Amino acid sequence: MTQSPSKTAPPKTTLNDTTQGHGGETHQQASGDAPVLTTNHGMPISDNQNSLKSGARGPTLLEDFVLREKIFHFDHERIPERIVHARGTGAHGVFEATDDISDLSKAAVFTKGEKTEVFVRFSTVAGGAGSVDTPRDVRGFAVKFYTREGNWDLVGNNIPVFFIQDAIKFPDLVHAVKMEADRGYPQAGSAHDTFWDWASLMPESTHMLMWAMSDRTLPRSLRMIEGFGVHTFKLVDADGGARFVKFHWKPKLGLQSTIWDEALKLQAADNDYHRRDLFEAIDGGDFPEWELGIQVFDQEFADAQPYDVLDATKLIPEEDIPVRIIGKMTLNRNVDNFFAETEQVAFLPTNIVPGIDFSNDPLLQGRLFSYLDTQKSRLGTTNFHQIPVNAPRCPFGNFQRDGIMQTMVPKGRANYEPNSLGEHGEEAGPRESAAKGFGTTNLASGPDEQGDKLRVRAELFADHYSQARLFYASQTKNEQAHIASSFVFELSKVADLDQVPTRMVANLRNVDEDLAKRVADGLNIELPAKAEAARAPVEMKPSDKLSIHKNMKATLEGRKVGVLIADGTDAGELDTVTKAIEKAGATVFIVAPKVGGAKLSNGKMRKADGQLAGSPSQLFDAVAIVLSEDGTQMLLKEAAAVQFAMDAFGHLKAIGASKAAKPLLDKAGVEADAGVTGTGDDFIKAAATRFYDREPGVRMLA
Ligand code: HDE
Repeated sequence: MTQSPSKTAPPKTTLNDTTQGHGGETHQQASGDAPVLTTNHGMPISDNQNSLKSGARGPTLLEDFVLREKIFHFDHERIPERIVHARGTGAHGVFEATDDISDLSKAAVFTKGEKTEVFVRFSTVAGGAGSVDTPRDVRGFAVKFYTREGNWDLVGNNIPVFFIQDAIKFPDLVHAVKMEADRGYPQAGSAHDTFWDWASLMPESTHMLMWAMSDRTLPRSLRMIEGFGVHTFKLVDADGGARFVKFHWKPKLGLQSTIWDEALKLQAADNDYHRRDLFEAIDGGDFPEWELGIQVFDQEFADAQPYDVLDATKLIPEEDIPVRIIGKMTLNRNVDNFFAETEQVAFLPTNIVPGIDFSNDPLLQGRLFSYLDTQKSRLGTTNFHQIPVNAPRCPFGNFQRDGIMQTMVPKGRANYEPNSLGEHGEEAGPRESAAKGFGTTNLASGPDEQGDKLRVRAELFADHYSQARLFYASQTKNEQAHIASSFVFELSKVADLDQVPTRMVANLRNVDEDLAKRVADGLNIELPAKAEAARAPVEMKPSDKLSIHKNMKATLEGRKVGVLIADGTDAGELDTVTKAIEKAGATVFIVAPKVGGAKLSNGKMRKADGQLAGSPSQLFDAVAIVLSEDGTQMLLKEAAAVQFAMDAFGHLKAIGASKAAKPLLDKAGVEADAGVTGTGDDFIKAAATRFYDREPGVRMLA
């Protein structure tokens, strides 16, 4: 059937003509109930489904500017992805200053009671934009505060230290960790030759490696990670007085990580596990929250430490400088459009406001020019600040003019300063505000702050192991076992077994002899001689705050419980357990062999949220298995059901099961322990935690 005007008898086409040639397709038309589509220049389109052809079966005509505009735009829809942190997810929110720190900083964003809109983007680092959410990787935690004095971007990570001390090493780090140059894999992880080759030759990365090999890089949810500004910054008061500061974000839901096997299986179960989790939480009104904390210290404190506060491979233990909470951030609105907002958001560590200043940290200093530069190649124009997600919410203006994609229309004759035409730049604030503008502060950051031009690092930067030791010593036994096992796993992926693991283990002997032995054992290599330390490590007191396990909250809030049902499930038991889960603050997710649901004992159908085959237990924080005897018998023949219980047990989760489900648990190898309960109150209590003590019985760790 002819679907467009025929060549022989072209019908007269008008915008109101809905009758011709659509052949029953659900066409977008330029009339009727559906809104009219137009070209990018506003011309109404009569047919968005058929290109203009020379005859029904003839070639497409060059004249079809509607088609050409549509395909032209499509061809250019992608922009270069970020060289690092390509995969991310973002949300809008608000920051409220909750404490008066006007004695420390004059920044408006910190005025007690002040509310400032924010945009946050979380990211993985190594993978491309289309990779997965749960590789072992650092998470970016970038916050743009739209303050009334301009945008402040706190572009941090979920780990308080970094791999390198000097920006000049960054391209090497990134080349080494991203997919290998010749083969284009692996896509999103550090478990490969080039990364460990580089890392084993870079002792200053040891502290960060301890964090990277810990469960910090396997977050359960972006809502359950800490954030850190990493570098030392400065706070500046109204008199120009400055103090050093480190920024911390503390999640309301506490810290929670998955374990490695679970993270691996999550990659198969749901590539988008973290972004879905964040989106759904916000969509459901369960707004994620973090407190903003600061560690403030002066030069005297800095001088007294065995590390250099300008060295981004070092942290300041919270026991030495407690974190003072000064505000709260709530993410309360999902983006309307992923590309326009999350992809186009451009963070700049140089977006700073009066009252905050940089330190001389050589890693931070390098970042100060890198980000501005990268946005030009990513977004294609120096006018990227005009994109809505990047534009300040306060008036802004100057005499910078023109450029690709200038969307503002500056008025006036003077586009230079000084001028005597009385023109001060469009929209700029009143002139007297200049005195309140950003001013660079001078605060000695140690001896040798300024002097001859030298390619060196300050003396204390040479201590590469003290804080790696501090980190390892601060972990629980289970966490230490996870770290040792991660090193074994990652190094097991290295083909050059002669050199690289040996070099790495030689470095680890400076951290902890037992750790080095466990890793060498796991790899079946001889314990190598200890690497020579550039500077002898010092003992530091362990810090509980560095452990995840010591900072988890026993809570079901913000968690998700999978409830497995089948035909015959007791309706009363199901009702009681699901109500109790919801009362405790978690979401219930019903899993059944068929997504249409299961027929309960009372004869009613209960719809499922997911089908068993596509809803494995790694998607949940805890599972309830509510089954009748018949239902159990049926599921004994379903590998996905057996796996559901087996993985929940192996991933150290609470399992609340009906008595009748016992044969399923037995088949799955689930053994009795404190985390294996009935479906009553004991399950609700158990579901709020994980059972790390179970682990030695289910997994051989290094
Ligand atoms: Fe970044 N980093 N970085 N970085 N970084 C980028 O900027 C860079 C560093 C961080 O969600 C890029 O817009 C250099 C430390 C986050 O959009 C790029 C150095 C920390 C994000 C860049 C560092 C970070 C980035 C890539 C060493 C933690 C994602 C795209 C001197 C404090 C922001 C872009 C977002 C992104 C450069 C080191 C955090 C290429 C040169 C340390 C969270 O400009």
